[in-house]
Amino acid sequence: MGCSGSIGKKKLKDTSLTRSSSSLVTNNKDANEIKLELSDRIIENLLNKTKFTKQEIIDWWHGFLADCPSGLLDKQKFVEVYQYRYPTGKPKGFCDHVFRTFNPDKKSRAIDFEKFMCAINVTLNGTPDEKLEWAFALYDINGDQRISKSEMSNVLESMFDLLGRDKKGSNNPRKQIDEIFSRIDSNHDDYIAKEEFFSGCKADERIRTILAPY
Ligand SMILES: [Ca+2]
Ligand SMILES: [Ca+2]
Repeated sequence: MGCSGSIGKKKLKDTSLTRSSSSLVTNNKDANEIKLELSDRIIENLLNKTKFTKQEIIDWWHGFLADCPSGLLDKQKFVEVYQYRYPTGKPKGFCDHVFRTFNPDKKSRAIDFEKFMCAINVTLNGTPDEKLEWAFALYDINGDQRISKSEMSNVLESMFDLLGRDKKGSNNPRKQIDEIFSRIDSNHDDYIAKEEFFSGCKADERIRTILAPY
């Protein structure tokens, strides 16, 4: 799987530190001779915006460049990374959803290192509330600040596909969704509002594990 491995391994090992590098400048030898540099400004921004240490940022940068020599992570590469982590799963659908949360303005088709680090900061270093906030955005596909049954079904099924989980019988995601809605849709309007999502996940560990496993 060659170049797609570094980010995957990094995630698996959870930023085990490699030796520090004296040079932060990489010359890409492609036709455009793109010079990619981890500038002090980017490091400073990430130190302010994330909980990563300078050394962790540098290590992630090397992993990121190994996977994405252009300096941009597009959806296809993202799917490859997930496929590497879940070799028997079908990651495409889930990656579409995660990539959407990584790229909220939807203006670009690929994300740069700074955006990538801010996104994984939530899943690796976020507080429980920050992780729930991210999970809510994952399910709220159309961004109207509430989760419909079809949105939850769409994301949950893609998660089952990723994990290669059986979808039959009592594992059927639609059955689980009916149960989840009956428990956390407090005002019975068939939508999960953000407050309902937060209080439901906090009150019920099993539901939190299904909806926000990160
Ligand atoms: Ca919605
Ligand atoms: Ca509701």
